[in-house]
Amino acid sequence: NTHKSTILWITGLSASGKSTLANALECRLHEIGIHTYLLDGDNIRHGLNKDLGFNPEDRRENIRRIAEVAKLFVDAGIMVITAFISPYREDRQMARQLVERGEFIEIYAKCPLDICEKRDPKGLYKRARAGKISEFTGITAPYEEPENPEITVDTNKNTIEESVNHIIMYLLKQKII
Ligand code: GGZ
Repeated sequence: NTHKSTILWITGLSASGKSTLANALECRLHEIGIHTYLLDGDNIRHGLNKDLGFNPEDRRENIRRIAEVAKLFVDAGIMVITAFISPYREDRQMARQLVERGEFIEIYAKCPLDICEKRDPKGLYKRARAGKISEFTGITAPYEEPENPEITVDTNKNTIEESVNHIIMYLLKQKII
């Protein structure tokens, strides 16, 4: 299968479904023979970026390094999927500007804060409300919604399968896959 390697940059709140979406999308791309690599908290925040925390400067550096790594994969011809909150517009813009026009596809995993807070799979919102985690996105730190994302998926109203279909349709339409 031929494809143009790009960065599929998923942004959204904690518990918005970024990782689930990223994994399902990766599966679908593999099924059609596209080689991908997924960058997420598990392989980045615990390794390359384990020296970084969650203040605005560290988040910026987190995003910068992720974008630089993603660019290397794109150079190697691999489709990259990233799943990070990436709450600052300016930081996402910086990531976008590292690669060529059309090589950065911003996907907004949109889900209302109150729903994310109800889901709270790791109990982090609860801990943030109790003051046990500082600078928690959506509670004590900002999330700047994308203004012009290439794709928005509503993870509250749609199933994962529907969201993945939506992304695949976009990629086909743009002749990326
Ligand atoms: C936000 C935090 C924080 C704070 C720990 N704020 O839901 P999770 O647990 O599994 O995903 C969140 C992850 C966010 O890391 P990112 O690298 O995606 O963030 S950013 O792009 O803003 O740099 C959450 C956990 O780390 N976590 N403390 N204070 N999320």
